[in-house]
Amino acid sequence: MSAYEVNFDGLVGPTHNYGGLSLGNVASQSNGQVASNPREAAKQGLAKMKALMDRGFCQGVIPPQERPDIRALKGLGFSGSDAQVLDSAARTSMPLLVACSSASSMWTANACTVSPSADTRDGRVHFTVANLNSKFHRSIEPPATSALLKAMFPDERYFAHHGALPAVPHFGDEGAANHSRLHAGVGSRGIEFFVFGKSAFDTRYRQPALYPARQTLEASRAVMRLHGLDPRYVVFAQQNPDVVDHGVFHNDVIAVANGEVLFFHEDAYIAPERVLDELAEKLRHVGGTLRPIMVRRSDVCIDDAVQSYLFNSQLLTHADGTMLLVVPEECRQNTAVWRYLQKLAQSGGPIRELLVLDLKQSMRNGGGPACLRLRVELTDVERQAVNSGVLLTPTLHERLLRWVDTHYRDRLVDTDLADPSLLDECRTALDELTGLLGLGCPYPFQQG
Ligand code: SUG
Repeated sequence: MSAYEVNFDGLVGPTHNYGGLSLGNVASQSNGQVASNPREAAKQGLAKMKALMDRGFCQGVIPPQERPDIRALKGLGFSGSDAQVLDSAARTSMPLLVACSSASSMWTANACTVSPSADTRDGRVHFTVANLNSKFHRSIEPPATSALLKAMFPDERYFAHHGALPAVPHFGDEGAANHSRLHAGVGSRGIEFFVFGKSAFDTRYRQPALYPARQTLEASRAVMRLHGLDPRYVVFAQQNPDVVDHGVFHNDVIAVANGEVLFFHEDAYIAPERVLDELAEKLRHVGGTLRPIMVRRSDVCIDDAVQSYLFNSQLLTHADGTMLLVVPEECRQNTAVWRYLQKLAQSGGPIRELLVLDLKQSMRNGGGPACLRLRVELTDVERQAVNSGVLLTPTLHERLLRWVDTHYRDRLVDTDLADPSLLDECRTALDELTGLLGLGCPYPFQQG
């Protein structure tokens, strides 16, 4: 049975803005209050999707959520008509309005954790929605994410959906951003690699001193159990707390895996030798040979890795087995990173090609190529069961571009978020999008 990876990219929502909301995410913190350009952001995302579709990769799209989130604001005690809710939030609690307006669901690597059917006990693809409870503005995403995933992957014979873990710090879960997979071939059993920042209960794990570690060991273990994974094919590793303190708030800011390759920084993990040994040993049991590509700090220091988002790249396999690394423009602008990448592509290793993309709008919030996509490995049969409207085609791409041009503003600052017409624009846009994607999911994707 053939299988392939589909990348589902988050479509940037009409309220994309810079709220400075994410402590520990250097880009988000340093760009708070800068004016954003939602139209350009959405187009940059669509250009990435098209670039990969044009290269023959299977590409999907996940719609944005409705923002400002009036339901969340009402839950916090703002009342009256939508316009009154927006007005009183803006007058008395601007940070809450900003948080409830974030277009953060665009970073679909944080939507959920996915285990392909080759790895799970019941032979279904399993999804666990991430609770994202480390940040308020992200913690309001799960109900709509859950509704969307069910609408996209509706057939229970092939897809199993789990709700978000308890939304308390003990089970902080950031989804696929801290989960990757190594395997000897698409469609075969893989090694699921869970990376956590801290343990809620076990004090032996050192924690970062400055910034929060978002993912707990307990959350990762719960996802393993929910998905029916065999622990013999699972590896857990702790992020190095020192790099979390330098802005590595997710594992996908410091590593990316694809096939047998793990591309990572030497400072990414506590006890990296043990992690590599365990990955290699377990991968051997499923017929694979680990091919680690470890970047030395003498080649790229952590600050350059964080600033350029070198590791928040997408690593994809071409039909001939060679790999393509999709990196943000910031990598080309960083001398050390670009020098390293040139060497890497010419080294005769698996990564032969670089694709550089301009994702500046998302990057200013700490969202690179990998953040913007959710990887879902599907067999042919499972792929047939996906709601086909969310799979990108040249026609859909054209339509989405026109849709963005029709509905998106090209400038947004925080005071615009209180404008009731922005909410109307967002609702009208999502209403139309529901039709464009044929989701049949009741507007506005807000029920759990
Ligand atoms: O959760 N930024 C996101 C970026 C998520 C990146 N995802 C992955 N690495 N997979 C976050 O910190 C910033 C929003 C603001 O400041 O307006 C924000 O939420």
